[in-house]
Amino acid sequence: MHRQVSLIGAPTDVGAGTRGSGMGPEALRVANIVPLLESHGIEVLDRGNLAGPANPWAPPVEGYRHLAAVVAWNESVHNAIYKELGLGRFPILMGGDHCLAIGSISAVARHCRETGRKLRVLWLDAHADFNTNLLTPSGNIHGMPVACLCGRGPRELVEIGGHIPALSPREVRQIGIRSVDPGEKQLVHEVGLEVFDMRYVDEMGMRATMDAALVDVDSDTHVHVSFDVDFLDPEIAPGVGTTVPGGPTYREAQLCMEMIADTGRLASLDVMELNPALDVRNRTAEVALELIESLFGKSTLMRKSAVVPREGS
Ligand SMILES: [Mn+2]
Repeated sequence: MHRQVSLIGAPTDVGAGTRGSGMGPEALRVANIVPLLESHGIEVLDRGNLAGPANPWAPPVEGYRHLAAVVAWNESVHNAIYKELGLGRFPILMGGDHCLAIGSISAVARHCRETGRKLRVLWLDAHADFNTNLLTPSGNIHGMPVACLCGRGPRELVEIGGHIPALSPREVRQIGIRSVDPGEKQLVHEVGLEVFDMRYVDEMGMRATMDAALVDVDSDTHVHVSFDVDFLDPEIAPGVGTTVPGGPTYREAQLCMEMIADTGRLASLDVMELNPALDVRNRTAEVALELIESLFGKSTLMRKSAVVPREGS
């Protein structure tokens, strides 16, 4: 596990259908992200916030809302994340809405390509985020980042990072999914995206789900977590714009994060869609931080060692 973390704030809600996630980075700082990570022996550099265009709050054009602004923000995120990876540091992108994962994950994929590492993206979300401009009911690009990363989207977004597609669907595992638009569902099946939806989690349990999602992660794998806070059940995480009931409970989410930590391969992270305007006394930011601590090896269980030997790890 990397012990040198760089925090990068991307204070924008340009891809979302509800305003407010642009305040996410500051809510994480207020909830003490820096001292909490430091308390686990991690060296933290807060690089501050990226700058970018204001949210134009305009209707869709050809099925996209705010495409030019989304491109500008994602280019900026891509460059910042790519730079941190090149320095050998562990970047945490503090969103911001989930459209910014196009910039961060294209940077991670580029870094892995250049360093010959395998990539496993764990997409923790209530939504598949696999819409296109033809399928989208809203035009909000935060519903499209996985499709864009897999080469389906507007050229300006698909080519960020210089390799089309940035990512193969085979490198992605989606966990916690419970809200997918009809056309989107068909496309997800078509490209063969591996989805552990909430029915799978209900039937198999979080442990078997994570065992399956982490299979074949080895010492040569870069694990990236893209954590949309709406992954969590709204009971524990009300501070997001697109809550969907029936998500993982606090304990299930903790186990998910702990099992990712156990691989020792987590090397980059997005924390997205946290919306302080909808939160209750910053509670969602605090829950998100408790989960981030688990990702960095804080076990909520009584264990002699944070590392539990697992098959294949
Ligand atoms: Mn999302």
